[in-house]
Amino acid sequence: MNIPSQIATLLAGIVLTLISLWYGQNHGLMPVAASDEAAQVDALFNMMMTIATGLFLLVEGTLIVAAIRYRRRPGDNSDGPPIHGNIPLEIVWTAIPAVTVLIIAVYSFEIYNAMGGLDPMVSHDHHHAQVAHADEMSTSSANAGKNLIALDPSRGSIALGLGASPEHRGEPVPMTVNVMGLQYAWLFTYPESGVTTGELHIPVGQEVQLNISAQDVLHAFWLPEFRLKQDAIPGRETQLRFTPNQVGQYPIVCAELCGAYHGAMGAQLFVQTPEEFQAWLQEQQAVASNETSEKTLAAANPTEQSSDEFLAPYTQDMGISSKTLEQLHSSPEHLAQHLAVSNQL
Ligand SMILES: [Cu+2]
Repeated sequence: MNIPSQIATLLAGIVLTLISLWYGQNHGLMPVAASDEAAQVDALFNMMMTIATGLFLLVEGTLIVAAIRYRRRPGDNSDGPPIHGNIPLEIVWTAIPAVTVLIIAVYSFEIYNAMGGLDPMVSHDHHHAQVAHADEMSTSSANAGKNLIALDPSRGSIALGLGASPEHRGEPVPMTVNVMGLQYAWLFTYPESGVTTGELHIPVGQEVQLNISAQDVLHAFWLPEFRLKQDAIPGRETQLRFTPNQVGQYPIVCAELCGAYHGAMGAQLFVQTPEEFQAWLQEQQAVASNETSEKTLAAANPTEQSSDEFLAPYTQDMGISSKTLEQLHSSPEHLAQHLAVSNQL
């Protein structure tokens, strides 16, 4: 059978396109999508996966076909033809990636905007107490906080992260949870009820806003199932506003190398029905009024070591003095009260 080469190329192109389109939707690389925002991120990822698959098959397929078809035959010791270039071909293979990158750039910016990335958010007042506190610390990253204070001594600064999506813009700020990253735990404070915990609980189907900060060094608050990740920066508040849409338990991961115990810095996110969430919150309030420390300490301390055993290697290496821990103790967030570390050092 002898198929003309144009038709063979056309057929190969159709097959390649179909495989790319199928694989772009069926790669199975993503975990469960548990937020309204996740579908948008996945749509972008799937599109890039489709393009990448097509390019991979095109380039590798051409390479294999050429290697087989134009291989040296036995007894053929002649030179190949002297080809110096092909201007039209070079224009085509420059233009295709340029257009592709441009399309991805416009599309990803569109999704960033739809997720609330362009909402100008002003960070809240409670943040300045933390800035002042970070300023007193002797780590080098806290010095970055010092510079920010110099730039913006009294007014609220624009918070980084994801704010209201265009359709939610102008609506009141939804339920807020303050998230604090510190070596090596996440702490969650519910400002309305005064509850501080080591697990994040939020009600399903309701928009939530996280105000994220860092006690000591850079951390990154990552929710893989929600397709959200945001830096936690000492002295600078960041935000994430999103809507969970599936009840369940999800991992919270620190995605910024933050020290020796970075790999163990995680927490759990529980998305609950509104009734379950309210019951949990009331339970926490009751617990907080009885015993203050044990529960959060256990959540913040992933090994079963005592606090001073756990902290000893870091307090020296990281240049954290016992004076710093005293300051933690007196912070407005009552953090150390929950961690109960400074008493033992
Ligand atoms: Cu971290």
